[in-house]
Amino acid sequence: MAKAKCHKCEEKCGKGKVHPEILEKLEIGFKNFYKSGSKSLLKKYLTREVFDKLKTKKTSFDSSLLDCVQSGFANPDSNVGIYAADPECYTIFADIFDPIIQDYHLGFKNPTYNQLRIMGKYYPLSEMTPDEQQKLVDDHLLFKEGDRFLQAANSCRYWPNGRGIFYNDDKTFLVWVNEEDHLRIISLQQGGNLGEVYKRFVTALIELEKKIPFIKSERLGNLTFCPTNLGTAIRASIHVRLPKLAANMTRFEELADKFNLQVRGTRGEHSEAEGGIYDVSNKRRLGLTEFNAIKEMYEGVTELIKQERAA
Ligand code: DAR
Repeated sequence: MAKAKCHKCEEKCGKGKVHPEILEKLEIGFKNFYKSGSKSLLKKYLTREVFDKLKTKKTSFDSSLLDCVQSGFANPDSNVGIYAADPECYTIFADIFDPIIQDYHLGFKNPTYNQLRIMGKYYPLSEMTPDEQQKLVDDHLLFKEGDRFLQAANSCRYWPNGRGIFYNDDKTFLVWVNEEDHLRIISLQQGGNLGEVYKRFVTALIELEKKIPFIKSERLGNLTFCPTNLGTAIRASIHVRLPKLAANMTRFEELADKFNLQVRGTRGEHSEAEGGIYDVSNKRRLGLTEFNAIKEMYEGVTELIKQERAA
């Protein structure tokens, strides 16, 4: 979780208080944001009342409301527009996070969540040549430096220090280190054997969790930088060619919404489809089990393929 620690707060305004400069930035940012045509969930739920209630709060990690909303203020075209600069943000700033969480995860309210061995090597980005990095990115294995949304959320500071990728010999299991989250654990392979992919994923998670405690909350499950990944934090995605459906994107998106699916370009978020290939995944991560999240993706994609064949 990245945040812009304001060292001045300790000197000028005492522990727990928001520095006047941050308050000023928040006010200016809020006024400009309020006039923007943003359609983000942040714009939908950050009313003046909520803003005034939260702007003077800080977490024990010294994160302010500004640390969470600065990306959404700087990028009015955000879909969500907010990140949790540290785990406490979900509690201290619950008045803005909760309605966004319930909206994105389609009505999640209940404090329930269900949670759930591999030879490889870790490759720090700082020790990779640009060509080595590009080859891994081209092979859909490695992340690129954060997009403008993550940049504006201070998520890419000191890049590439502390960033890297672990992958096993046959590149079917990856762990991204300090991309958007501290860890992004990925199981992948060619073909449609979801069971094999999921078994590898769970086997590795069990081993990882013996050594690394994952930060969780009773209400929100696994805590992540972006509220769209909370809960199971699981995104089951499949690359599928759907040129006929893509000929009518409005209808394509309507179908995706109907089955709680997220449709992205070939290279994931904010990318275009290449050769009619889309990355289709479950939209909901919170308020349902890992099994149901994957089932929701599987059933939705099955329906999309049926519609593509019938088109
Ligand atoms: N682009 C930001 C975040 C959306 C969710 N994607 C993440 N977390 N990678 C937005 O608010 O649109």
